Amino acid sequence: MDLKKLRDQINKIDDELLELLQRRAEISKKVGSLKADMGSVIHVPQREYEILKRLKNLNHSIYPEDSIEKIWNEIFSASRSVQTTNRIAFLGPIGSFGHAACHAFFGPSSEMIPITPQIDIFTEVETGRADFGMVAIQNSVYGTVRDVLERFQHTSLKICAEMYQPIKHHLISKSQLQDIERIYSHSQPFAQCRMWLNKFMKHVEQVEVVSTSDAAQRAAEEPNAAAIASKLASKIYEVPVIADSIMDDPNNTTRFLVIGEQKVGMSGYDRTSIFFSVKDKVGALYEILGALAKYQLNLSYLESLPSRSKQWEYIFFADIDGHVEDDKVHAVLESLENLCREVRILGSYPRGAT
Ligand code: PRE
Repeated sequence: MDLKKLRDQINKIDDELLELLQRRAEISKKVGSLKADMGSVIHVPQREYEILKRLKNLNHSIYPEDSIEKIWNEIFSASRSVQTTNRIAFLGPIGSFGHAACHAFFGPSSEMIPITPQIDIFTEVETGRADFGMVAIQNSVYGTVRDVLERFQHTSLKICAEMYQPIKHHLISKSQLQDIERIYSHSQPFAQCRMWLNKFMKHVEQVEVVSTSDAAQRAAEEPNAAAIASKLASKIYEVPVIADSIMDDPNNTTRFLVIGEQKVGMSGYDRTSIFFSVKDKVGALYEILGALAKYQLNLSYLESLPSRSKQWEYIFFADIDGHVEDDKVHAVLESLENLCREVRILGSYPRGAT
C-alpha cells in the first residue's frame, strides 16, 4: 500500500474522531448545565479516574497505558473548559515545576494564575480567586516542603487530588560554566543537586529565591548568573541549558497536591490525609499505629510538626490508604477519635500514578 492511501485512511479516522469528540463535548456541556443547576463542582477527579481505569483495561492498541492517560487527560481538560473555566493557582512565575504539574494534571485549557510565594496559593483558593491550587508537598530526595505542610494547619480547604511530577534540574545560563559567579534557585533544587554543585560549583555563590522560574528570570537578566531550573523555564526565558540533568537522583520526583473546596468521592484506589495530635501519655503513638495495623491500613507518610499551641507538643500529618467512605478507614478514624486529642481529615482523593 502506498503512503498516500495510508494517509487518506488516517484522515478518515481523524474526521471520525473529531466528530466523536464534538458529540462528547455536547454531552459534557449538558452535564455542566445539570451540575450548575445542582450546585455541583465541575472537576470530578474520581469520575476521570474511573474512565481512565476502564479504558486502560480495554486498551489493546499499540499505544502504552500512559499515552492513553495523556490523551484522555487532554480530553477531560477540554471537556471541563466547555463546562466552565477552571482557574488554577500555582507557584509562579510561569515555567516553574508547579506550572508543569498544572499542565500535566489540568491540561492547557484551564486558566493558570501564577502566585508567589507558594503558601499564598492557599489564600488565592480560600478567597475564591482560584478554583484550585497546585502545591508541592514532598520531594523523593529532599522530603517534606515544610511551609506548605504547616499552612495546611490553618485552612479549611480540602485535598482533592495528588500527582507525581518527575523533576529534572538543569543549570541554565547565558554565560559559560567557568564565568558563573552566582547561582539562583529554590532551596529544594539546591538540596536535590548537592553532589553536582559540590563537584563542579563548590565556590560559586548560591542565592535562594522563591521558585526555579524566578531564578531563570534573574539568570536571563544578570550577567555571569545561572539558575537551576526546568527545560520549560529555559525555553520561556530564553536561557540556554549549559549542564543537563544535574540532580543527584535521576528519578527525582515531587508529589503535588491539588487543593480546593470540594470533597472528592470514592474511586476505589484512594488515599486519605489527616492531621492528628496525640495525648501526652506513654505509648500514645504506638496505640494509633496499632489501630491502623488492626484494620490492615497502610500508612504511607507520617510527618510531625510543632503544635504551636504548646511548646514541645507535636501534631502529625499522615497519609492512609483508602477513602473516608471505606468501612475500614471509617472504623480506624473512629478509633483515632478516642485515642487522639484531635483528628482532622484533610481529604480523600484518588492516588496518583508514581
Ligand atoms: C467529565 C468532565 C469533567 C469531570 O471532571 C469528569 C468527567 C468528562 O469529560 O468525562 C464529564 C463530567 O463533567 C462528569 O462526568 O461529571
